Amino acid sequence: MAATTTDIIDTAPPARSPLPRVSVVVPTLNEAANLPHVFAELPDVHEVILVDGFSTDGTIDVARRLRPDIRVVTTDVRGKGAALRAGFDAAQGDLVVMLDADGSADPREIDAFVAALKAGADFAKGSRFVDGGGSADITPLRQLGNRALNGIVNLLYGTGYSDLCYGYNAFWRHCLPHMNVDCSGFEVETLINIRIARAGLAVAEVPSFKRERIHGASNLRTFRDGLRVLRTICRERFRRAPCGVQLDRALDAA
Ligand SMILES: Nc1nc2c(ncn2[C@@H]2O[C@H](COP(=O)(O)OP(=O)(O)OP(=O)(O)O)[C@@H](O)[C@H]2O)c(=O)[nH]1
Ligand SMILES: [Mg+2]
Repeated sequence: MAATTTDIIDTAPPARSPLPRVSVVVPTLNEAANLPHVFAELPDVHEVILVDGFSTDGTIDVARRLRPDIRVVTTDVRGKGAALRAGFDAAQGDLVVMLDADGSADPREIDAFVAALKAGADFAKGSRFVDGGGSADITPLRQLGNRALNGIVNLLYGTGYSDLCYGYNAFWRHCLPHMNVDCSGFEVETLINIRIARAGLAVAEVPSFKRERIHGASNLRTFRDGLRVLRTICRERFRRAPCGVQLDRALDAA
């Protein structure tokens, strides 16, 4: 059967349940020492999905010991984007939360993200730069870069984002086909933010405080990853079908 227009436009938001099931997707690359802190602060959720690929410090074993109910997904592609994509594919909840495993994101803020989604947002976007948010670790260089990239996105896409490159976000699962994550690296948040905006979905910014990573070193390289973000911003501008995946999926299902 050929795909029809109706097939393609089947991503309308479903009725919102008063008690949505929350999936927390946690990408990890050598975060064994940080997981005890992260999991200790997690509220009660439907499922936690750990996405690991190349950890050599026993991250997966530690995660399973701390949370026997954890779902572990492994990837054979490096990068946070690839990890999030795999985690989103595995998520079964009504809501999906993206949570870093380095201890910098406070899991107790999940309640505020869920509240924003239940109040009507399709996508709840964490921000360090609105009232109530903040950062303990951003360097002046990164702040400048983030602000410049954020400004370019707001100009090109008519958005009102205040913190483009921030990894703490949550969304209803009907956002997934619009996001269609198909990048591998730290440009993933930018790609998601742009595609959500182009799909006309409702975004609410949620104040978030980013703490310092507890153990280990960041995998982000300011210039390399800043350039990847810039390339993504430009590439998305010339992408003709923001939600091409819907057509692919409709054809798969036909
Ligand atoms: N599975 C997987 N996870 C990754 C990879 N790279 C980073 N992560 C995870 O993604 C999250 C964010 O990575 P960080 O290295 O802290 O980078 P960041 O938070 O963007 O940058 P900072 O602000 O410097 O901390 C952490 O939980 C990492 O363990 C990867 O290649 N594969
Ligand atoms: Mg980090």
